[in-house]
Amino acid sequence: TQVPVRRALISVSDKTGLLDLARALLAHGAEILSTGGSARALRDAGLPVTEVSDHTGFPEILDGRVKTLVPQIHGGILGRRDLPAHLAQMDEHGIAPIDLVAVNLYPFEATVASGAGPEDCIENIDIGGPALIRAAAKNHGHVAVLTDPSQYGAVIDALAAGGTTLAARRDLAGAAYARTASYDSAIASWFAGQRGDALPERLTIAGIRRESLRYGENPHQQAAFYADGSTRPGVATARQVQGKALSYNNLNDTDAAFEAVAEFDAPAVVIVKHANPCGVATADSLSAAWDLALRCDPVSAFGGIVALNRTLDADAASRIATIFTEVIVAPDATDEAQAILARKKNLRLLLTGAMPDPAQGGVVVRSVAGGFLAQTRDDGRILPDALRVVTRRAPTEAEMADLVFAFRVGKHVKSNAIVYARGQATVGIGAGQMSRVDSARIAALKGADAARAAGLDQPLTTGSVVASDAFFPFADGLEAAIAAGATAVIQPGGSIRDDEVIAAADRAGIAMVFTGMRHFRH
Ligand code: 93A
Repeated sequence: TQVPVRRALISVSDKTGLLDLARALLAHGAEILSTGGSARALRDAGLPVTEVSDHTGFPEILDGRVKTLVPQIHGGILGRRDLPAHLAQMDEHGIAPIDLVAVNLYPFEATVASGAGPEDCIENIDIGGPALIRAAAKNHGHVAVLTDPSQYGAVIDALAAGGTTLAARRDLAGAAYARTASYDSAIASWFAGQRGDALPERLTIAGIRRESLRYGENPHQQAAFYADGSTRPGVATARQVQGKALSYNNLNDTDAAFEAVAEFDAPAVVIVKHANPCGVATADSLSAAWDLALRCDPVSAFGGIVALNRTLDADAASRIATIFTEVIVAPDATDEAQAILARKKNLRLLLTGAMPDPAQGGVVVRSVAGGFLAQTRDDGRILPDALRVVTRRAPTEAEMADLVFAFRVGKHVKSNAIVYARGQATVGIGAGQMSRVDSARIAALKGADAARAAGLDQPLTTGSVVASDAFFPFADGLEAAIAAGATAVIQPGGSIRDDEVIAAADRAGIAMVFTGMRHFRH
């Protein structure tokens, strides 16, 4: 099943590794056919190459739209070497067999990501390339197909060993169809986007495996991390500077932490455990924000994920390094900060280069039995001007600032979410409970625990504000918050018992605002 390569077709947009591959092919006696730009790159390096147009006797036409879409090329790829009839027909029509095809496609995804206009995007839809790739992959019994420079090394080694094996060609064929599928899916998404249709009739989820993970949420589950080609700064674009490999749970938690910290303009810190924030704060500096975020729940913060929305500095790095932390993610880190963290061998440091835009749209998916659910990203952001005061007392300026802060945090806490905040720092978070009143009670309990840990005799929730991710269906959740010492409340409103809830707030003399926007997160 080993196939030596006598003739190879190279047509690549990304010229990375091209010369190494070509030299190896030539060294093993192969003839190289190539299209315009690729042929030029080979000739410029002094390597012998035959232009496809010379090989076929047919010129590249229509601005290169038709270069390789001819029978001499596709017959040479698709003809079966094990069928005498195929060989006879190839002979009759002067078609020479092609044993290896190396193609990478016009950069459609990168062109779209660069913000190019429709004409540019359409011109970057490769037609001939996918045809070559799909033909070669179909005939993998006889032909090897390379679609990415990362595959060249193994094939160069195989040439030295006498040719590509069937097993290797089969793997390459599978990768080839995955590549053309994700390419077409990017094109389909672009067309849907042009129509302003985020959720088109047919939705393909495509990704390239970035890495295999040791296991999934639990050790008996397999897992892998796929990149979908999006350029949103985050876990998929991040550079890991140090530390051991990230786990499935690390990646999920890091994503949650980084998306949450992106909500804030001032220097901010988010500490996440099990996909929920256990401490969030903004302050004048990252180190001050860290101290406040940690105070909220120092017990849960142990072994957590820390996200920052600024370049990590030495001061913040040395403070964070005092407790056991799994992952730190930030847009960047100073050399000094990196040197401090380098002493913690297991700590992973991820640098994303930039912050994501919390208002950016996009589609998020989750699988359910028999399919998947898709929705647009929760890009809702409340602004102080849009809030409606529903109580006799209006919030003070300081309360208002904390209310907006707490509601933004609540957007990133699993429902039912209750968030107490004071001075731009969370002081009690209740997450993921089946009843809202339980979340309110748990959040208050956390505030009391944190105060005890800090040696304070008053719960941290005293004089705080409270946010609820969805309306209070009854007054009980609100009453639990009042009992914990909250002086102002923010919630979407919209319950049929809003009147009862407002009356309870007025009775206690607290201020309440309605956002008209809900932030369920499950
Ligand atoms: O315009 S095409 O769709 N028509 C073709 O016949 C064709 N054949 C190869 N694009 C075509 N290609 C693509 O050209 C390859 O997929 C590759 O991306 C690119 C290489 O062109 P060059 O060698 O001129 O740089």
